[in-house]
Amino acid sequence: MTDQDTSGPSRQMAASTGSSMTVRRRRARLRKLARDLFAGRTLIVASNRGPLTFERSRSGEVRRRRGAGGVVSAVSAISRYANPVWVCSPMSEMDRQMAAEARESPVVSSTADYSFRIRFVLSQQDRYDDYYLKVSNPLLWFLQHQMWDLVRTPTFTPETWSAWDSYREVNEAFADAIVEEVERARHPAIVMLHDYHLYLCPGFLASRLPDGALVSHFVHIPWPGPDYWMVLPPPIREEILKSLCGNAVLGFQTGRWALNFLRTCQSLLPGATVDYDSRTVRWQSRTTRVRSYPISVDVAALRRVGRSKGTAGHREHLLPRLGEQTVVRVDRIEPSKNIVRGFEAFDLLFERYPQHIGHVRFMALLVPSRLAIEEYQLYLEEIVVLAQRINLKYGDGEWQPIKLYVGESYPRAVAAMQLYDVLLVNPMTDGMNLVAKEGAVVNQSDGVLVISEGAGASEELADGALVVSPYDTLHTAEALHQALNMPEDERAERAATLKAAVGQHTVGDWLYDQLNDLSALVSE
Ligand code: GDG
Repeated sequence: MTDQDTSGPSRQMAASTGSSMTVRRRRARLRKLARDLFAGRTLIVASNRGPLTFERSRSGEVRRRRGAGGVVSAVSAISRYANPVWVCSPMSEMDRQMAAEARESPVVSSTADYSFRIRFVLSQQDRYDDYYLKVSNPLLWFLQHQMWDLVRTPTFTPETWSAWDSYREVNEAFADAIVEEVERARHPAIVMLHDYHLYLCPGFLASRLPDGALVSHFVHIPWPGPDYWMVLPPPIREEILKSLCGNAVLGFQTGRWALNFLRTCQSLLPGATVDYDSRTVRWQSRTTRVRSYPISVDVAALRRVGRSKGTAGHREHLLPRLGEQTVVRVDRIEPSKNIVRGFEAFDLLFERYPQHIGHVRFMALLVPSRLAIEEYQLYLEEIVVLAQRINLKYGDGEWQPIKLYVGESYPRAVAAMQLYDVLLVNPMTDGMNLVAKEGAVVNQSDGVLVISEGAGASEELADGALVVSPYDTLHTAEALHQALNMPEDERAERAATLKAAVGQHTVGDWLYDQLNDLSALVSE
């Protein structure tokens, strides 16, 4: 297994395999590893949201649309090397129809870049809503991002317990589909599960998969320490922990989250034996290796988006709307991203350094997310009201300091990332945060990254960035001021440091490290 340390940024980077190799050699190394590994193995990937969703156009034609979100972008890279079966939930009406028509057989899909077969898991709508809207988001997401106001929430009512039953049921349906795919496969399977929607899947798989099948699970979001997990009643948290200990390998974004998992098992999983040196948990007869695999960006694909006509069009639109200097943020509208405190820090910047008023603009590109959940709707309202208040306070008929772009457009987000002078990434906590890494790759102005220590990405990017506490608006304002006043040579040096850090560890390396560990287990 890759011997990654769990203790901090520099050692983490040093442990990342092959960082001094050229991009081409690293790609060739990954291709060879994938070819060797999957010559005798079938890959099955499972995540709630799949790589594609299907829609019927007005003319009746079926169209494919790339699935949205950080998880899908990163995980899609696997398809370039391994031609997997991808087990996922249908997202659109058309997906559901195709799932019903296709029944057992997966929908085949390939593009110039990727090739996979999609196997939809069709769940009853009310069960799916419980699983997605009551347990995955908000319960698990809120827990792992420590977003609860514990005086009032959460409360485990009969409705919550019934939603938990639905979560289990949908996870079991995923496991059923995976088992069928494993049985249908010509070779023994490697199953790669993704994220908090599927925590109970490894438990169901453990007793049902034939010997020789390997299951790994990657958690894209933070893993808090045991005290916070105690907010979940014992039957729920133990069911999650037991199931996750059904994995051969359990991956996290950073060493900190991996260590928290080990500590959580030690405190809250009766009968578990935790070994911090080998980073393993032994529960009943199984051993789970707990590892960190920092996710990253597909640098070549991102650069292609940066050069595309679509991005150029958005750049033309944004250019005349920039300030003399521009702070940018790109986020889903998501309370853990800490957008409100970001604006409060911007307000403080103007209060303390009024010389910026009329010169510095804040462009916030915000993607609507989970609006079916009340907290998210309220958060959007809060954002809009605060932006208006700041605009009234400092703006006039001609000039407004904050420009909100609410809507979905990846090329527009990339165009804004090309143009920023300062990128603000200040989540309270975030598994990784791909925007921080994407900005480093595409920015054309030696822009400065202000990042909070809550973002997993701050472990790798700290050397080139200004690191702040997400809760400290005063020092965030100071960091913004420092970034806006930074001499050109320092900006250039920091931007080069950030680019090098991302270039040395791309999404291909993230994948390589995981496959390398799985390949070592296959050889065992
Ligand atoms: C989760 C974890 C972890 C931006 N605007 C649009 C759009 N984007 C892209 C960004 C970036 C992605 O969406 C967002 O990824 P993040 O990592 O920043 O955040 P989450 O969505 O919360 O992702 C996170 C990640 O999973 C991967 O493991 O890093 O910690 O929370 O690539 O550029 N995408 C589309 N339309 C837009 O308008 N489709």
